[in-house]
Amino acid sequence: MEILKRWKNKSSSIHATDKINETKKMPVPEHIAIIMDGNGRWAKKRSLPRIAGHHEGMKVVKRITKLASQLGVKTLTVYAFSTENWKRPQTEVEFLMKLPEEFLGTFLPELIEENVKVQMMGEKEALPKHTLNAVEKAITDTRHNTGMILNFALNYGSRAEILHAMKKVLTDVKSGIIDENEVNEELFSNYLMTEGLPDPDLLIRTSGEIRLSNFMLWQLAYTEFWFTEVYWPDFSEDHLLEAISDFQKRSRRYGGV
Ligand code: V0D
Repeated sequence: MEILKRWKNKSSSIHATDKINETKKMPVPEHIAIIMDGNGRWAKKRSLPRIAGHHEGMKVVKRITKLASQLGVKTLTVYAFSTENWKRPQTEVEFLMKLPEEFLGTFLPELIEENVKVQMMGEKEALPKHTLNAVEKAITDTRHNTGMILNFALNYGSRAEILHAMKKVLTDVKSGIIDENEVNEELFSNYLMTEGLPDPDLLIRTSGEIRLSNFMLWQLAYTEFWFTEVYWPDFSEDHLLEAISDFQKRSRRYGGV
């Protein structure tokens, strides 16, 4: 029985490696962004509290991070908390704000082992101290890592990001740091929270919603979109491989022919 179980595990992991190698034969998106939607609905379907869905969703982030890193993805951006999410019940927000600590408590050593570099974009000021401390420790402990960038969008909203960038550009023009005539798309990009990162090649949104919900409005201008009805806690390694495989079949023209 034990032998059979071990053989089965081994064969399934060989199978997984085959799939990964198959995917790597064609260009893998350098930057994947994910809107991880449907955690509450996943829980409701099972008569569980919404927080159970968020907790399950957190485990999926770990699995998808590992696979993306193995595939050679250079940046993985995940939308963990929007500026609109503060409107949710206080107990739910409090639970959500504990997830980074739980995630990193168990997973930070693995991230370090995998050479993953943790980053965050969003308004840090409004986050509870305990949340910010955990995230900042992860950022510090992984700052010299050279592998995949795992970028958490946390208390992030794209219109606010763009307005903030615009105001910073105005300040720098007024103070003479830059000239008005230098302001172009490339320069403006470097005033956004994604400074230094390439634009996403692939956006994934789960749970059947077909909209951007104030996520990376500037950066997604030429991105390929991939939507699925699957709730985020049910999103598996196979779903990511399917999204990438579909991406590889599309031809991107960036507005040309
Ligand atoms: C809940 C589904 C990981 C979406 C995923 C604070 C909603 C699970 C983190 C996380 C959340 C964030 C920063 C970090 C390490 C981990 C996370 C939140 C929600 C909101 F440095 N999952 N996760 N953060 N969910």
